[in-house]
Amino acid sequence: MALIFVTGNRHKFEEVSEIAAKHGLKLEMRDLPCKEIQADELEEIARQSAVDACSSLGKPCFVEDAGLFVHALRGFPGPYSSYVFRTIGNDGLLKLMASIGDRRAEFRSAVSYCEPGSKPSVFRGRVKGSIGFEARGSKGFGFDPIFSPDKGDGRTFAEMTITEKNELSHRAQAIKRFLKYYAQRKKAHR
Ligand code: ITT
Repeated sequence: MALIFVTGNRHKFEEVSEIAAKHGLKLEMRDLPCKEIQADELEEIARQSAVDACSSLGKPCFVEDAGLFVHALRGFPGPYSSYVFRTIGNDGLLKLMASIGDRRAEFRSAVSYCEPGSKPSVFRGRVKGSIGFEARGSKGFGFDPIFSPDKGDGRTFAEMTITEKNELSHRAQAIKRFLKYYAQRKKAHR
């Protein structure tokens, strides 16, 4: 039986499905019209979204919430990444940072899993990297064209395949932690 991943973002779904498939788990994508709460912590947003999605579906499911945290901008856009991407986008963020020498940034991810009648669990991941001076690459989504992970070879996430991004990304780390927990939980309930 497939496990439900509640997201409206098909790129995320593809990234996560690739990892889940390696763990022998099939996912089903569900985009729910639930309103995402606005909060200063990704974990809090993910936890609340998982509870809301689970109660509206009446089934176990998980959500993932991510954001880009720029060091010189004191963590901006962080939990506001979706809004900032939709409004000023990569060009706007690059302009905002034009005179900033410190390009350090990180992506953070929070995965939250919830079962009816249980409290949600949260799993985190993060990847350190830097913001370029121009957008590069056409793969991926969101801020991928302006972010190069420190542990990579200088390419941006948008210049990598899904498999390559999954070796380094915030989301892959959080998902792997969740999948380990999920497999143990399934085993215990067998
Ligand atoms: P959901 O339906 O799953 O919530 P979303 O696209 O709204 O999908 P998030 O709220 O988790 O996703 O992410 C906020 C924004 O942060 C997202 O719109 C992207 O612009 C950016 N972002 C998140 N993860 C990213 C990644 O891996 N690469 C590039 N940008 C990312």
